[in-house]
Amino acid sequence: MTKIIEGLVKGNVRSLAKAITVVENDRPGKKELLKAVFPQTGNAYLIGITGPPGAGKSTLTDKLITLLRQQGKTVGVIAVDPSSPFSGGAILGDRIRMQQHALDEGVFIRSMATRSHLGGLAKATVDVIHLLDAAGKDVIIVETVGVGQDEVDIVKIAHTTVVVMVPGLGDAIQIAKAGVMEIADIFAVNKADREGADKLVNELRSMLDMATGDWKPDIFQTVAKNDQGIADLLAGIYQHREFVQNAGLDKEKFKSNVQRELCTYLMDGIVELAQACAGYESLVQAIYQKEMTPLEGAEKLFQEMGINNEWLMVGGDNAEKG
Ligand SMILES: Nc1nc2c(ncn2[C@@H]2O[C@H](COP(=O)(O)OP(=O)(O)O)[C@@H](O)[C@H]2O)c(=O)[nH]1
Ligand SMILES: [Mg+2]
Repeated sequence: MTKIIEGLVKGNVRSLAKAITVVENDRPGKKELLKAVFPQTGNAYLIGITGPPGAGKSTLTDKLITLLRQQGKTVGVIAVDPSSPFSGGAILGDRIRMQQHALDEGVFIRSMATRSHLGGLAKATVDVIHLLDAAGKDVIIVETVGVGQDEVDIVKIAHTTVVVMVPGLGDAIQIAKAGVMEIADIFAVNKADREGADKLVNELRSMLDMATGDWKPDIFQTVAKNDQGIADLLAGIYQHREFVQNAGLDKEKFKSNVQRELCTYLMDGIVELAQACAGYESLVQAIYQKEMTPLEGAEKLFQEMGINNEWLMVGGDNAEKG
């Protein structure tokens, strides 16, 4: 493990790959590894790229990598895919889309299936971000699909979130409903070679006019496939980065990120403890039979675990006590 850690902080590709395998598969030494790299984290700039399947996220990422490399920046990419039986194809697609960088030592690309639970981005994804960060990657791009829980989570983590949209996939009202307006720092209207790109841009623009807040998202038209509009998009990302850094949001983000990680471990631990309680199964059954509410069930389990539930159960009668 010491060798892996030494290699990793020097940016060695093989060490990084080995380290990622360790955290992905919960192998022995994971704790030691994460502890060793943790002081080296918090330096990379994190870009989230999200949008519907097939929007061109991987193609766009591929072109961004090329530009970033031309600027001398090292890049890590995590392509997160939902753990569905159909994701094999998508992951393969990501690899193919970005394979021109496979031999570049300054680029590290990893596809991951999500195994998130309890409504959090897969812990492994966050761990891999730490590893890439510690390995000295200047920029880390995380590609996620859709606007599900993982996307919302990556937005919390990323410094800049790019939402990729394509013309003809439903109108702007749908976009608003999906919560995209809340998460986007930047819009990329990709496949601008297709009909309807201007219309989509206009609809987005009119919705953004109503948006409040210190940052007004920019909209960029791109044709990722033909390498068009990428430089402008990257310039837009840099502009947002400046905003983030000037406002000190990057440091705030790092703090809330580590806090979220702490809470994930706490939640996991408590749930595991509760499920190990002798009466857990019959308690679930009792709730199912409506003999007890889920809140009462939780209270009972907290008692059994020796956790004082008076201050814990904010949702219970105790809430009134303030
Ligand atoms: N017409 C058109 N096709 C594109 C563009 N960008 C990507 N594509 C194609 O869209 C398909 C899906 O791209 P991909 O990057 O895998 O999408 P992802 O699922 O969002 O990662 C591929 O066949 C790409 O070649 C574009 O700007 N215009
Ligand atoms: Mg993709």
